[in-house]
Amino acid sequence: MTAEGLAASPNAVELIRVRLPFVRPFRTSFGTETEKDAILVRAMAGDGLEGWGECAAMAAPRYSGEWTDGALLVLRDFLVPAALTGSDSGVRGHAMAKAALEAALLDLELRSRGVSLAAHLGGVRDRVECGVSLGIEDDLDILLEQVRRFVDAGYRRIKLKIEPERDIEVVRVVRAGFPSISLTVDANAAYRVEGADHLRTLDEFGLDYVEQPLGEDELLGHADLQRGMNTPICLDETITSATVAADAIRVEACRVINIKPGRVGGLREAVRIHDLAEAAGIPVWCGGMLETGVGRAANLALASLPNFRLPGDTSGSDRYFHRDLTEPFVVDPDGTMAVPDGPGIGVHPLPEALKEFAVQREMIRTA
Ligand code: OSB
Ligand code: MG
Repeated sequence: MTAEGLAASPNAVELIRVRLPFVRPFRTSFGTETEKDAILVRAMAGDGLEGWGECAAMAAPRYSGEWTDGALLVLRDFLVPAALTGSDSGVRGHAMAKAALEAALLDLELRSRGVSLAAHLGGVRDRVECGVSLGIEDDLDILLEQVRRFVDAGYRRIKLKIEPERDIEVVRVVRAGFPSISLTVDANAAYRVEGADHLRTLDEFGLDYVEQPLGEDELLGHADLQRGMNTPICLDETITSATVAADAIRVEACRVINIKPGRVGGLREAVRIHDLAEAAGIPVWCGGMLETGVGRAANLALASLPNFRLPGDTSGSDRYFHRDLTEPFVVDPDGTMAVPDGPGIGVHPLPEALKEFAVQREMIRTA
């Protein structure tokens, strides 16, 4: 997206790198995270109005090919200069960097018009159902304690991260302790097609879905696996665009889709995927990238669209941080969270929090 055609055009963009420690290390099949290392995009108009976006890229390119340092450079040297001059950047890839800039420009625009992001995107509800994604734990008692904590807090779906060797027994133990909760697993692409027989044993645990068992580019591999499995497959990493989503649905590679605005290059593309999945009868839910309140606010607005029919990884601030960048997001005892209804994303980073967590700031102005 360019600045052209916007009521509020930015004359400067600040890139702010923040580091926020997590309350608990988050381990997946691709690595362990101990802090959120993110870039905030702050789009500024002459009249003091500003718009905010958060880049979903993580510190290392392990979830996808993007990472924070790379995203910072592609924003600084290509995407932001193009946006400031209203030209097409011509950049291929870098979905998360593009999504962050798009979000900031859209937030600026919507704030100037006094329209909430949820209303702009076509949201139909003022609260969304929340799930939680729990990292891999060596000690199963600790994992059970975590599940207990979030079930008691009202969360409507528990997702367990799995990897080869830490899968069936983990699910067996959690399912035995919590026979009736809504339970899912996420492999983050850790399995090979040859592991299909092993993955099929997950069918006995009544999971809502198994998320991204195979590699990002394994569209047909997932279709083969889904044919032999009762548990629905939910795709995350594979769904990089509306085109891929349409192909995945066509070849029946999944029955559920996780939508993350960063992974698909922005909110517009996310809405396109929402719409085509809805037309095909495929439910979607809003994924997360352990975002601060800035990214979370935009995710909540997206999750208010009608086909977001399953609880998202839209957890409360306290699940991630001792202190968030924004006013904390809170999950009510009924497992739902309010969708911000103020102009734009409806929240902004608190100045004291920015002071505490910002580690690098770079201003880019129109020439
Ligand atoms: O695969 O959904 C994922 C976090 C970082 C990267 C990838 C994923 C996740 C999560 C947690 O599962 C989502 C969240 O709570 O924000
Ligand atoms: Mg996932």
